[in-house]
Amino acid sequence: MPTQPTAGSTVTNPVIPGFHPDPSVCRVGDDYYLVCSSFEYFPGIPVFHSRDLVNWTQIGNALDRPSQLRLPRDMPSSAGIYAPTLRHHDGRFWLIVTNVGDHGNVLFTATDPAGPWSEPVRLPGVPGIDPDLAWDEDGTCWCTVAGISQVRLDPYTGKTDGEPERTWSGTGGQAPEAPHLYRIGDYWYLLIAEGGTERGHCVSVARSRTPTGPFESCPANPILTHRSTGHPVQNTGHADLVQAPDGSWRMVLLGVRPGGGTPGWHVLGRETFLAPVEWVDDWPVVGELTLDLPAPAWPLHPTPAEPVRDDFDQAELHPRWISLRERPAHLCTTEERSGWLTLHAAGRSLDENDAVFVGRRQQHLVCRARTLIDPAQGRGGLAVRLDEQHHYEIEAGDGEVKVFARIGPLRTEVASRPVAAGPVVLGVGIAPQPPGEARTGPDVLSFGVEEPDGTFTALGALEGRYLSTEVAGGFTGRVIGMYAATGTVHFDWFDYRAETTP
Ligand code: 6LW
Repeated sequence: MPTQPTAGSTVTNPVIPGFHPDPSVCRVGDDYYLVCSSFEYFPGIPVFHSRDLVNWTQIGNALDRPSQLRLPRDMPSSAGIYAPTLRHHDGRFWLIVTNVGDHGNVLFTATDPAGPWSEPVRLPGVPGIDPDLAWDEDGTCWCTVAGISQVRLDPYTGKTDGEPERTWSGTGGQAPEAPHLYRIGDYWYLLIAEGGTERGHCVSVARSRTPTGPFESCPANPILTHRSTGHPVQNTGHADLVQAPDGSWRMVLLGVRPGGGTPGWHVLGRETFLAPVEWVDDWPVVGELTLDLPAPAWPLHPTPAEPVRDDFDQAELHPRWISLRERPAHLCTTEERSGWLTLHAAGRSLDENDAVFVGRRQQHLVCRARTLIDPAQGRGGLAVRLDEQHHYEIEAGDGEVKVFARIGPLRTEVASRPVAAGPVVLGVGIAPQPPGEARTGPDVLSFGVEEPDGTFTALGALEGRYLSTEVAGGFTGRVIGMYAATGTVHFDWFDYRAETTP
């Protein structure tokens, strides 16, 4: 049921928490759709729907077939799917994206953004990353990429016309990227990110009377940055603009929430935030980006709370579940043992970039996960993963449970305990590290087992800073899930719930 916000009420930012970077948004009538980058994970490009820009529901993953998404094993983590742009034009949805490590830029179309999406149209004439699509009045499609350069594109065939030409490269910050070109009123606006996707990140804009320039830089650039501030949301950039049906404007963008002492570690990856936008003298002015935003003027459409438990009683996994590079049915299936998720290790381990892993993004700074595993024919468990060199896990098999930590080149067994044969509930609780000295980390991860009476016995507590982007590098965030280490393991259910600070 839609609800009318009352005066002074607020909504929570980030609007899509957890590893959901590089948001691109479009509106069709009363419906908004939004996509994000997905890097080495399969299926790729989560697609979200909203009626109010505040409450978002994942309705699918655009790239859910191997013919659409190839993520080769020799491709490093944090390569793969970068920075999609989603647009609606000519009665259909268009999605353009870079697959770093495979064929570069590719384009997909769909009539329903929940899918199915088309096979990829390759774009050999479009170089670089962060492709954008915009159509001018005579129907010409302009594709703009990081750098910033632009080329005419036939989106139906993927053919380009001429060589890409430089348009505007920002105000001098490093890595001018994330371009989006829009016709708004009498101008064409080129919105970009600069300064790199770390603490210096910012959003700048330029305008022109034509889509090809020359572009005039906004005197107020950057129009959004949190660099050199103590703001709890940092690295703000990579934005996209959208107009609401009432004529007002909003920006979606990425930001991070670093925790702990200096230099601050963010563990959930880059998240999707919302900010208000007004127009002054034909320039966009971004309002304050806060963790509690003033509620918009329109009715809110709260989405039902996500169920805590996934019972794996459907043949298809929910779109929130992601795997590494591929998810072949012979290694991951709900059909082998009814009501259970079965994983076959096939000689792959969590230290490799194609581990047999099914996980979901950690979306809350304080949360807990549990899973019931039957390790009768192998070993496997519950892992919190940043990448193949940065993960913690609790593993069951051979009558014991072990906690492991992998940090860079080092791997160590942290704790172990015998358990009775048969299924066992493994768990992790994640909570902020109590404040202390300056170098206190952002959080602590406690791994343990649930006893038959329902109590939780912690076996090992590990500092969270080593599973942060500041330590591991890259563009992703934590993913929590199930894996097979050897042989075959079965999972009856998986619980994930946000918790409040203890
Ligand atoms: C993306 C670039 C960026 O291609 O990070 O923050 C890169 N912006 O625009 C990967 O997400």
